[in-house]
Amino acid sequence: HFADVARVPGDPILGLMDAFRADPNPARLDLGVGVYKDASGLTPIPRAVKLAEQRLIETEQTKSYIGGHGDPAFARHLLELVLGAGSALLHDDLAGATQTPGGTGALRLAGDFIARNLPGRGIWLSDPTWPIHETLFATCGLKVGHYPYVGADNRLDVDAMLAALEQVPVGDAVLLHACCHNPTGFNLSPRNWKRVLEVVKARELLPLLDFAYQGFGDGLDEDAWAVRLFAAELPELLVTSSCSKNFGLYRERTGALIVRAETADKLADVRSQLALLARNLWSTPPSHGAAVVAGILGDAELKALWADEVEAMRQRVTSLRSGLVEALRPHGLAERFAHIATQRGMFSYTGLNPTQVQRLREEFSIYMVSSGRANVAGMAEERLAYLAEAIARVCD
Ligand code: PLP
Ligand code: TYF
Repeated sequence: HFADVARVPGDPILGLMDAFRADPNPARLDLGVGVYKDASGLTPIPRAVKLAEQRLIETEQTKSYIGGHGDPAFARHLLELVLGAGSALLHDDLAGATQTPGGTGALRLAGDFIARNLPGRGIWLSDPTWPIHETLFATCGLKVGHYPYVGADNRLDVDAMLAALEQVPVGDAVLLHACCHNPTGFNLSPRNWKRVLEVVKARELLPLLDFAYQGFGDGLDEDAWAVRLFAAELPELLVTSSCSKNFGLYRERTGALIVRAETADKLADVRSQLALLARNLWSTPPSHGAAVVAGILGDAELKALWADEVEAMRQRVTSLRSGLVEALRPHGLAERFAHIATQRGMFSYTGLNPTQVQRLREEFSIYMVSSGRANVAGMAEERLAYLAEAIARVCD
């Protein structure tokens, strides 16, 4: 009976959105949920998206179902965006994309695939990671383990990470953030990616690269560096790609699970299983967002406009990072928070503790995740002094 159903708490990150909206303080600042915001605090629809949508309204002929793998044009263009236009894998039919409802749908499909088709394999997540990773893979029935990523001193600890991966059972899956690690903003250097790759090869691990922020770190191609390295060097790989952030399509639920297999024939086998799993999850994927992405990436002018818009978002976040460190300098805190300028993507693990985060919220109406994660895109140039002052006060 429903009488036996207990109530569980909502998502703490999304809950911050409601708490912020309900805060009457005009000085309030939302550094919580990971959506990009412009200088006026709005999450804009990119102009390239608007133009592609207008074209779509004019030209779309039917709303009948699309296939289980989604729109083939979307898949083709997204594969080129992720793996590189000249990728030999595409030429040789060694990689394919299955359209999913957002990056989360891709993660769920990947988790179900591992649970169903690679029985006995656990999955290893960074500590910390995006909280949904924890619950999602457990829901798939996978055994979830953790490898260290950030030490108690709020520094990336690659040695500890590698030492842990060397202990992972042979053949297990390991989730790696392809760029712009959520929640920390700490990225692996190319040298350290190669060290991880060596362990992955030695223990025959199956990497699942979560690629939710392409374009927000160092650039669209630069951010794909690790994905392309792993895809070139390994016979088997899973990549979950999200169009939520870089196309601003959040609510349109647009993404894909990309599979790299050793032969074209094996790829077809795997894709048949993915279609079966997807059928039992969402049947066929939603069309609109993927059609917009295909319309943009398939048109040289729209693609150039979009790439400029992504670059503008990336540069805004990057300049807010160094701006905040400069704003902290008069408080004598520039060295202590120097990592904010070198982290990448939307998020920064500031190093602030839960008590300090709570004080920021109660005394200054500044909202961030209790782990000390701040969404840098939620800052604004003219608010950096206020934010720096508040941080200085709670660090006293
Ligand atoms: N993976 C990470 C690390 C994320 O931060 C997000 C963000 O929302 C996602 C996956 C999934 O994105 P979405 O399902 O909104 O495309
Ligand atoms: O980490 C974030 O803030 C983003 C957005 O249930 C998000 O990834 C957060 C929680 C959630 C869905 C998306």
